[in-house]
Amino acid sequence: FEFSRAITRRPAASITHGLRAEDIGTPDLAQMQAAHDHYVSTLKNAGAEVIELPPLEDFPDSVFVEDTTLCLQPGAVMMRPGAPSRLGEVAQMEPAIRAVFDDVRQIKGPGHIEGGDILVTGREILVGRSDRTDSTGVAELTGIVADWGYTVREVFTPPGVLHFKTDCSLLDGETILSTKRLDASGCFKGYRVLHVPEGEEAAANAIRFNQFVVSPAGFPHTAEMLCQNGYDVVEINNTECAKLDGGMSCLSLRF
Ligand code: CIR
Repeated sequence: FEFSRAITRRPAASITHGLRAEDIGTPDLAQMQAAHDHYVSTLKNAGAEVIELPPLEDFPDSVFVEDTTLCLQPGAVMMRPGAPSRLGEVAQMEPAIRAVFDDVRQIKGPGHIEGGDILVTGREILVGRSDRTDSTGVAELTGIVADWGYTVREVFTPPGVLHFKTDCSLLDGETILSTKRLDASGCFKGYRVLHVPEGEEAAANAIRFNQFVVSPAGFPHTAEMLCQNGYDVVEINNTECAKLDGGMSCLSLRF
């Protein structure tokens, strides 16, 4: 959770066509941009250099950069999104990744895997199978990161939840913020787990970024619990990204 750099991409006007499980309204670009600016300035306040990429009109979901790449210390792995409309985002991200990583590997397929399903903890890499990530994709990632000394554990994402990390976040090397429904699967055995309070499940997607826990605004019980546990919480408006099932982790690559 200690990072010196991040990569973000500005939202495009085409964000109105972004993927969503359920239509709860069209995202407003100006509002999303304002929240995005706050997000980027927060990462900078945390001491990071933020590489800000330009909008990509051809890819409505391209603001959600996390799904394109897994950034680790020794190198980066380009993902293979399970959403067909998002496959092309990977090639658009690759030059920025090659500019900062010497060792860049690629999920070649036939499997699929998206960054939103990957949680890197202090001791292992957890990957949740989901509608976007399959066992073949997980197996290919396992082989790649084994070269770098990482172990991968395949777990599952609750039904109806987009990504594994929609329902959990890393708070520090061994503490996870999770919904009760995800923790009930037993995947966090051996970790310290804090549950998001009932009714605030959407607050489970946060990021620990250096001294801050960057959380979606509007979940007071979660914010209070995090503060009581000694975390320094920065709340960012997530109403527009939430219309597209996106949250705090999706908006950046961190390394
Ligand atoms: C999608 O359905 O792919 C986007 N609308 C949301 C992606 C959110 N990404 C993430 O949780 N890592």
